[in-house]
Amino acid sequence: MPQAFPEIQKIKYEGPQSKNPLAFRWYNENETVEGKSMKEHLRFAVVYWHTFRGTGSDPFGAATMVRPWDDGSNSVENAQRRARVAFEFCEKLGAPFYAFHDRDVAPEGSTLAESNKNLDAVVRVLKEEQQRTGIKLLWGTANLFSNPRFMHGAATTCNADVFAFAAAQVKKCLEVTKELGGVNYVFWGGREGYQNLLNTNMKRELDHLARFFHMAVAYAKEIGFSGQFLIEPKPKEPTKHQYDSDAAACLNFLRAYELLPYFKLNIETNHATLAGHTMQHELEYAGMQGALGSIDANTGDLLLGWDTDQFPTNIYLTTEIMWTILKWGGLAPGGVNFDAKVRRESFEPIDLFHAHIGGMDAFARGLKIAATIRAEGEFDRLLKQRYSSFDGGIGADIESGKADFKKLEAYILAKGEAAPNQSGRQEMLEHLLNRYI
Ligand code: XLS
Ligand code: NI
Ligand code: NI
Repeated sequence: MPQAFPEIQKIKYEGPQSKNPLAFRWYNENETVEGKSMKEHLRFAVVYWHTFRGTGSDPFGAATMVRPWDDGSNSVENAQRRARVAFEFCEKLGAPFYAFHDRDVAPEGSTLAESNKNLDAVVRVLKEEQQRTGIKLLWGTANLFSNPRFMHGAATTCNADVFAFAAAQVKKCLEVTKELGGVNYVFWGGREGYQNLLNTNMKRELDHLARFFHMAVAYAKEIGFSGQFLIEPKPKEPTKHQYDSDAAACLNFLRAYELLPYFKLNIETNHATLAGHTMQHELEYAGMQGALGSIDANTGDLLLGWDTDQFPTNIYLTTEIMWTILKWGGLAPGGVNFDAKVRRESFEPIDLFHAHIGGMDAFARGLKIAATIRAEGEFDRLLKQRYSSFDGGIGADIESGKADFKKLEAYILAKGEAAPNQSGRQEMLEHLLNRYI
């Protein structure tokens, strides 16, 4: 097969002085940061759906991205050719991982059996290409939202047959993910939510969702799939209210239904902001509960209220993300997965390279800045100082459980008034952060 990107050589690290847009200025995969290579820290992944199935179409206009390697048909041959292009791309980019939905890689047939057969035919090529290049599968997932059958949801549908179809689809996708050595498996509840409570039995739907996840856990165990299960929170779009709305909602659901030991979270920047949080908030919340699994790296547009899935280039954002990830011990077996798409106007194949190189460099730079911040320890020292009243005396009694309301009342009655407060120093800290960026 002729190359899809004949004019592109393997993207190289050329250092911060380079003016070559098709080179890395910061991402130097073998460079060591905090005792690990950048490649091990960042575990970059390319997504199949946006990068190889994205067409640039929107509700107002047709596809702008007509790829020369794509014959426009829904055939298995076309899907197999596209798979080889995907690996040529990842290989030239130097991305160690990729991620896919079952329906991105292979065409859906008119029956489940036919769809499974199509999937097997493409998985053969994916496996061959993985072996040829050493590129690995970060995660697989089943698309349980595009087909009209899922209009009311998949695991939270009101139609038991649709629930069964979704189960069969995830069963197959787990088998395929295992076959390809996938190190995680993601559940994003695209239509697991509701538009209107008048037609929704929320309790029943959530019971069903939990039942579905328990079945997935049991089947993974049965076939010996040992990848990490991840739930990807998102508050809305396509449904008005999605059940997995943010990290806290997911963790509460998992805990309530005794699923917490089997799942971590895949946190996506644009979903965090749609939920009214920052990415750093979501990462911190997941991290402190031991549930930080992986990230979908992208960014939204503050002027637009939907999931625009843009490539991240903001160094503040990537610094905050990497700072929090380092704090909670890293991502592996998760990774930095570019769930991001080039804009409709960026329709040339080479834009896919520009987008990923920019995102990878932004993360590499964020990683280095975060490591410097941590090495200097100034924020840690100031944070520790802020809570130092809990390090001894009455504060230590509160933390260790030695104090109760009566003891605290007696303590304050004797003192008359609480000790004076100290400044929060927000502006000083924001300014301090700028010293590293
Ligand atoms: C959509 C989600 C989706 C998941 C995988 O908003 O981000 O792409 O990552 O199903
Ligand atoms: Ni995502
Ligand atoms: Ni998304």
